Amino acid sequence: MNGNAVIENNLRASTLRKGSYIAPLDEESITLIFSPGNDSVGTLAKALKLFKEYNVNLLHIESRSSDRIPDQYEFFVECAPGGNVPKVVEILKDTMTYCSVVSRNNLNDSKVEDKYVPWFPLRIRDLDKYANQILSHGAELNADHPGFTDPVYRMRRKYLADTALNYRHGDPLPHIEYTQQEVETWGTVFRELTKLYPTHACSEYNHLFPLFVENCGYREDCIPQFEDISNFLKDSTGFTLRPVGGLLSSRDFLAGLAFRVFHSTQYIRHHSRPLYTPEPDICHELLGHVPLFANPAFAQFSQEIGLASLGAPDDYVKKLATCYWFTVEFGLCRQNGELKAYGAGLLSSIGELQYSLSGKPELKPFDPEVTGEQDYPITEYQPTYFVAESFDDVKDKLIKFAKTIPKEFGIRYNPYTQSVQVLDSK
Ligand code: HBI
Ligand code: FE
Repeated sequence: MNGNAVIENNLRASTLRKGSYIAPLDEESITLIFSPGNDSVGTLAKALKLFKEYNVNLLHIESRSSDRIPDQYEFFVECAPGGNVPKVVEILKDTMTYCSVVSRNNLNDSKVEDKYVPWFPLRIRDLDKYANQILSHGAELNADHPGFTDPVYRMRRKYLADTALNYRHGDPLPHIEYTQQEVETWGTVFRELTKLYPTHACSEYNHLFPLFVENCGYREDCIPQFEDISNFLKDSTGFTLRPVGGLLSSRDFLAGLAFRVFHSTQYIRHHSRPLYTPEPDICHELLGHVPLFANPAFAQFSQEIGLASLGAPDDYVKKLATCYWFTVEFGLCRQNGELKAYGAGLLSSIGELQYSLSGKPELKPFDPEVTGEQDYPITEYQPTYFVAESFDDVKDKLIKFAKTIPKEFGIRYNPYTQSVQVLDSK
């Protein structure tokens, strides 16, 4: 048995990132899970003494039955930052049957354990922990962004990004009053794209789109609100929307999918170029992504990518992000002998939607082993697309691929509690 996988975050060390929106490392709590593994009395008292001795304050203590050892219990303890946590961990590892560390901090140099697993959220509420850890704030625009020199646009972007940064699980979804100019931009995109869907989108999309018109206020002269969409998705597949203040790391973004949460931007592209955006915006999210999350098979394969990513090594997160790119973002499928689009990057781009089905780009069958290795440009049309048989086929292939990811533990999602159980063996 290996109960000693140290779960901590190597993402921070390896892929960190510019910007001032990241909480300093030493302000983050660390969670320990340990078990005496037998019925000895007073284990918690002994552990508490240890925490006191090494000046570690505790934020939360829970005792619960152990998943790893039948009929035994374990303690789940959240430590405040500060104090000598690595030392406490070292001692617990020597004296307990197992002790795992779950943390966003990198304890790498503490010599606690050489085998470590990146931090990942265990409960849907844990998504709050990286709400502020965005790669770039939604108001940071590049010099070639159409809104770069527009102070009103930049203020709007800042307002919407900050609204998202302050969002916490359970809060009502922000209701945004869009300006007339914003609604006009949306209207242009909506009008042009809806002309193409009947011939270019997959049948599942075309089946669902009218339901969003009916239930969520999808129409040309109004930008739909997150609350209406999220409620409808929740009733369909359990997916919900969560506002996001900027670009998340692949690891954090995919982790949301494990909980059937889609991180979504709320701002809109600049009005000067309604058919162009260099980044995800509300047109991309609501027209490209949202409708298919109401399809059960699509929802399930999206979640499978998310679950596979939890605690996976960096190189596998990259492969999964690439699979996500060539399915959820740029996927094509064949239906009754015809090529159709189901990827959001296509369903939200008039130009690329037509180009992708034009016969010009290279087409390959979707296969996670191959797809996960494909290089791709992010600022121009894709030279290669991957064609899926069906959403169920994508799901089955992803589940099979997920089994090849080196992990010391298994993951089981509990939909009743919206949490993942970490199983000791796969
Ligand atoms: N972050 N906010 C946000 N929105 C995305 O669509 C997004 C992201 N981070 C990474 C990402 N998409 C993907 O390209 C994959 O890396 C998962
Ligand atoms: Fe997207």
